[in-house]
Amino acid sequence: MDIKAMNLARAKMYHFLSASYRDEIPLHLVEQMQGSDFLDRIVKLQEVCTIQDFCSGLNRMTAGLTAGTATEVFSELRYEYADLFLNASNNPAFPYESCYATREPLVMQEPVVAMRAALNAAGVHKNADYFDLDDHIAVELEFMRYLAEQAAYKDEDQASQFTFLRNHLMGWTVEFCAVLASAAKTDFYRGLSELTMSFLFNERMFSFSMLSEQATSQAYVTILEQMAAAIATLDLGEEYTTIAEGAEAPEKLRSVNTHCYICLGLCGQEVKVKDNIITGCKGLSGDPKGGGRLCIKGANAHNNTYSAYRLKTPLIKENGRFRKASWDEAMDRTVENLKKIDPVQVGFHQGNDFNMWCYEAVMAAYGTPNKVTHRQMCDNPARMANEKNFSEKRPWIDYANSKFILLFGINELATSAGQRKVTVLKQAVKNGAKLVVVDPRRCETAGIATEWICIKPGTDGAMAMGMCHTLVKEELYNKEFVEQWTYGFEAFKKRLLGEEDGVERTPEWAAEICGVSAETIRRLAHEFAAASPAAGANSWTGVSQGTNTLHAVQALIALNGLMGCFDAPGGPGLISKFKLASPWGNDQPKPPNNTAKVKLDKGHLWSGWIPGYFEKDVDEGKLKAMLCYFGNPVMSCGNEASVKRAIEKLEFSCSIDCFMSNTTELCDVVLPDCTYLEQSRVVTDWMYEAFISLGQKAITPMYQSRAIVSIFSELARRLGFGEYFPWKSDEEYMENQMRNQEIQIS
Ligand SMILES: Nc1nc2c(c(=O)[nH]1)N[C@H]1C(S)=C(S)[C@@H](COP(=O)(O)OP(=O)(O)OC[C@H]3O[C@@H](n4cnc5c(=O)[nH]c(N)nc54)[C@H](O)[C@@H]3O)O[C@H]1N2
Ligand SMILES: Nc1nc2c(c(=O)[nH]1)N[C@H]1C(S)=C(S)[C@@H](COP(=O)(O)OP(=O)(O)OC[C@H]3O[C@@H](n4cnc5c(=O)[nH]c(N)nc54)[C@H](O)[C@@H]3O)O[C@H]1N2
Ligand code: SF4
Ligand SMILES: [Mo]
Repeated sequence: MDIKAMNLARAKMYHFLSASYRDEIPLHLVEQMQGSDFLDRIVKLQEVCTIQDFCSGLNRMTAGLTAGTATEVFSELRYEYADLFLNASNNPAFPYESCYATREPLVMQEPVVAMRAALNAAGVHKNADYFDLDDHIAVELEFMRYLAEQAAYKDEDQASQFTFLRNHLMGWTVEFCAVLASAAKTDFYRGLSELTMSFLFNERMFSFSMLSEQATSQAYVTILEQMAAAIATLDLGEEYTTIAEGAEAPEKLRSVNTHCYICLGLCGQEVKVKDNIITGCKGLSGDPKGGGRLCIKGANAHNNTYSAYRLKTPLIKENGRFRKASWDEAMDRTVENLKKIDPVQVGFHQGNDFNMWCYEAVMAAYGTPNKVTHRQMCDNPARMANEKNFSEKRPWIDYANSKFILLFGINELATSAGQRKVTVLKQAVKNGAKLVVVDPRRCETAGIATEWICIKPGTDGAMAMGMCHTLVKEELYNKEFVEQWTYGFEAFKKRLLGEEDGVERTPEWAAEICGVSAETIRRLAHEFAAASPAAGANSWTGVSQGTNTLHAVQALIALNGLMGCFDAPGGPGLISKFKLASPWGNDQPKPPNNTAKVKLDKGHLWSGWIPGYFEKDVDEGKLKAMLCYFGNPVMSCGNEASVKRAIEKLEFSCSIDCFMSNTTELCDVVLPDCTYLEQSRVVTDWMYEAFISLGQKAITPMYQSRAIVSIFSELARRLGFGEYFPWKSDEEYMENQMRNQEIQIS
């Protein structure tokens, strides 16, 4: 073969490999590869092939291809493709150079920048229609095809292909192929990995021989000749391209101001983006929630977006295994089931997210009354206690001005919602404020505390009652405040003094229960009183997630009421939130609320779907389907085995997530949401002040993921309520939501 023919044959081989990796192997390609035109040539090749690993790879691939009818092989390969490359299983083979360059499961790293530069220099770019990334093995292989073809026609282009081969493909593919070989279960993919490895090894030898102007191995020439003839029988047309003609200059570095959306502290975040790649996240200076800082999670938020484990396309489960599905098919499957099942028998599990208006409206129009949020597993008792106590949801202590900070079961340093709070807390302690951390564990916050109180789990209510007893019995409480601003004091006093049930809640009584000495309880009450009103007691999930916790939180929050600390400098603030307008403009019709007035279960306090009754509700036929968004009930609801069984017994389940979670893996349909950096929202909340926070999309959605508003608007359309979800973009509904505010988005 002359050099031109050699380059063209190599190009064919690259094209074949690229086509094998770029996506699922389509049915018609399986049919063609099963055809005698192709297989006869492969058999002939094997008769003359002397490169052993090449032959054995090819043998194994062919064995896989002929293991059943075209349809059988096709569907087996679809499952395998989803497992290997779409993270449908927990043993994927990441097909990206970035993962091997960083030795982390991270995509969109330096190799992508280098790939774009290389493509650009050669006058091509990654095909925008190809859903995967620039440093995907299929793109790199196809770029080699392109370079080899160029070299076939122009002598001066010889060197560039070898430079690319050495700088990119050579470096990581050996390792990738080894991972693929061990992760793959089908002969096809195992053979493909072996074949790729052998081919690239021979390419390396070929590049050496070309560069040193030595003769090419005859064995390799023979193989290429035969392989090219076999590949020519396949119809590898336009649809296999991963690159397109035309250079694309990189976009300039830009900054996007947004908020972090990981623990929902909403710290202001400045995201640096170059050429639609996030290069880093830092705190947004002047921001009231983060105070210009981010915690380690916020500073690495883009690593979540760029995790190689992300869901990329919709998935549908068939015969117990996932396969790739189009959005249309996955949406149809979901809506078909939602229409078939009575909305009263459908549960909607909603996790930690603020964009409630969009899916709540869709679910209300659809008519399911069974909503469960993460709240029941989070701090619901605390919120309900606060709602009952003072119709506010969550007070935060003004640490900066506080002299005495009493925290029950909040580990601010590790979990804090908002970095400004952590900074201010640390500074307050340095400035002499007393920080008392009540926690059975010497948690991070206890580490900086003036005093750590090691309490028995689940007994905070007793300790708080013991402290309240001291304040009332010794008449240390703020009578004026209690009279003017509180209700129920006389009843509370009776309870404390044992006039109601004969049990006086003395520090001694409390000590027996909580393991903190009566002396300490009394002393802490005195210190709290002395510092008041620049003092505050607060709690979070450490107290909420147990039994009798509503009353425990009421008791410890009462310390603030007794001493008049609420809204005082240094005390817990009761700040009202701003109210956003409806996302429906005045001339846009609002969706109907078809929620049936039926309750699955009746709890004493909670009226919605009760996670603890999930399996029981399924067994009793009350729940037949679940739609889960941004939640992982298998992990978060407790009693993992029961929740798993419940989901498995459902007729239909769908999860909208960014990752394959313990819940998602059990579902029938999986829809890939974007991460927060790929979609926009406005949120109202409060920390030390009320605020409205704008979360701006930093990059366009990756792979085939979609923003949540578009997912639910599409579900609504298919359910027959499309006219009520008319927005063309995230910005349009956000502008509606902001129409009553002084500040505007644009
Ligand atoms: N074992 C255990 N259980 C707990 C807790 C615990 O500490 N341990 N904590 C309790 C508390 S405080 C809470 S609030 C609840 C939380 O419980 P859930 O609301 O169920 O939340 P997570 O378990 O955090 O699961 C969140 C899911 O959302 C996915 N996700 C992340 N980002 C996105 C996104 O942008 N879009 C979408 N669609 N999905 C996304 C994640 O992959 C994950 O699968 O759990 C409670 N239960
Ligand atoms: N890193 C990280 N940060 C997060 C989250 C996350 O998943 N990871 N999730 C976010 C969410 S949803 C929430 S709700 C918050 C939760 O924030 P926190 O409430 O601060 O979270 P935890 O660490 O679950 O619980 C706090 C402390 O309670 C202690 N504790 C356990 N039992 C008891 C008890 O009976 N009494 C007392 N007094 N203490 C007890 C634990 O030892 C722990 O140190 O964190 C948010 N921030
Ligand atoms: S505290 Fe929460 S909101 Fe702030 S940077 Fe950390 S994870 Fe993000
Ligand atoms: Mo939570």
